[in-house]
Amino acid sequence: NQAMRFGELQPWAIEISDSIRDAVISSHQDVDLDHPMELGSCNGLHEASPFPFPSHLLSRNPLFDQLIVNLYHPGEGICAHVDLMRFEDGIAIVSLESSCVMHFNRVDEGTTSDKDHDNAQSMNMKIPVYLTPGSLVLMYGEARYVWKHEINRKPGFQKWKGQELQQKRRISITLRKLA
Ligand code: AKG
Repeated sequence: NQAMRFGELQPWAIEISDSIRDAVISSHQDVDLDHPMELGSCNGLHEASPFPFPSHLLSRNPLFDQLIVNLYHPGEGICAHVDLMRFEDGIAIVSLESSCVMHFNRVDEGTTSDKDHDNAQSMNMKIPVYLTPGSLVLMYGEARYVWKHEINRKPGFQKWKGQELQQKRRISITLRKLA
């Protein structure tokens, strides 16, 4: 249920990559860069929101040279993980077909004492992010390196605003750049 590609991407994937670049450039115009929305800032609920992707990542060429397509049947998801260090910062995930909730929780490195970390530790907090079909996750910086992401589609774990989501087949396309 997984296909990978390394190196030059196929034309359809280059089109997606170009659309991601365009979407990011236009979100830079919409977002107040002095006050970007931060993970954990919105009553614990996170819908897709414009995020300023750092411009030095946008200028790399190619933007992505590795992709994974994952196909999940209802009930299937992916365990909590941080993507391998062989990939650069700046990872994109396009979500298709079924809505789902991706959870983020902070890696316990035992040293940081910032507010998010204290909160996440004391409440064993998992931050839910709602992904509708067509949504784009951009992970960079702390979200890429010190937060794990997971999708648990076992019964009872896919709740959004108190309602269990109806699951269908889900496909995701993850785009990364080899370090
Ligand atoms: C991965 O392939 O490493 C992912 O995290 C995929 C996540 C997803 O399916 O949305």
